[in-house]
Amino acid sequence: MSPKVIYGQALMKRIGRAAIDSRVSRPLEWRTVTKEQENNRLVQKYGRDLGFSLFGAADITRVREEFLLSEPLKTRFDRAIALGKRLSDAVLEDIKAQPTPLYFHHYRQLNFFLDRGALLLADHIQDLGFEALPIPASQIVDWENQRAHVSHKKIGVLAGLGWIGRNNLLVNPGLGSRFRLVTILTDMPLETGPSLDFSCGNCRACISPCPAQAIHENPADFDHRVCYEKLDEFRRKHIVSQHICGVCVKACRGPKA
Ligand code: B12
Ligand code: SF4
Ligand code: SF4
Repeated sequence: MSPKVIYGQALMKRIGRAAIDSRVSRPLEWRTVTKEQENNRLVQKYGRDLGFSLFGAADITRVREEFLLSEPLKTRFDRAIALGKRLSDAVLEDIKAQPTPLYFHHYRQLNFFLDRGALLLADHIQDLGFEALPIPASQIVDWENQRAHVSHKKIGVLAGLGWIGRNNLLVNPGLGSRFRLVTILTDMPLETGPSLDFSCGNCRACISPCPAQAIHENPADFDHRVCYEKLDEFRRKHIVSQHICGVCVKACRGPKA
């Protein structure tokens, strides 16, 4: 089965309308595609061919000041590309109340995939004449506050890939939280957002499975401290050798499940 790709919302609307218009003899809509939309199309196609499952573009001019990057790098880029790769359902279904060796391997392979995919796509963007900086999939640069250069979840929200769920993860309407993320910063003109107007609604599927009881009714009440303690316990007990878990990833198939 080919990977599920969710295209940038606005471009899809435009393409959808153009396709419908062509059936009623109004195909000229295609000629109004802007430079930004054409760039989105090129980058999405390349990302899809690489195997990415999700694609979105975000305007970062109002958030880039908080990135943990050098000053020149912070101001060089005004767009971010959010890319997601879904996880294997079989690996996730095998998780009960703690991470498994299979999940640990899968986690590492996905990080490898995301970093390599972002590298290749950034190189492609550079070939097209623009600058592009791939952000590591999972690298902490401020250990005290556990922060990376750029928050992939935040870029994902701004790019319209999903919302922050009760489980504190990015939730996509099609994949739930069963995907991992990577970001590319660029100066390539791209059509961006808008953010999705969705929420968890009445779903509470992730609350009771969490072994740390870190997940609550209100997403803002997510308890980072007890979550981290549980992940550290898994690592100290040599269940896995990194701070991972996977239970809340498995639990979330999105609000319709
Ligand atoms: C450090 C880290 C951790 C730390 C947590 C530290 C922390 N306080 O965030 C630990 C080790 C505990 C951890 C645990 C896990 N992590 Co982690 N982690 C990271 C990492 C490397 C950096 C996160 C960071 O910089 N946080 C700093 C805070 C400020 O940002 P944030 O939490 O990302 O986002 C918050 C704000 O930006 C804000 N926000 C979001 N959108 C918006 C929009 C606007 C407009 C505004 C104003 C604010 C806002 O709300 C967000 C949620 O609180 C990221 C990779 C990355 N570069 O993003 C992965 C990442 C967040 N982790 C991920 C995952 C999956 C996990 C685990 C499930 C472990 C596992 N793999 O099994 C658990 C889940 C715990 C949970 N339920 O939240 C995924 C999330 C994928 C997804 N679908 O959301 C990421 C993105 C890695 C990846 N490449 O996919 N993680
Ligand atoms: S990573 Fe594990 S402990 Fe942390 S919130 Fe998710 S299910 Fe709970
Ligand atoms: S499992 Fe349900 S409540 Fe939890 S984050 Fe996903 S959609 Fe939201």
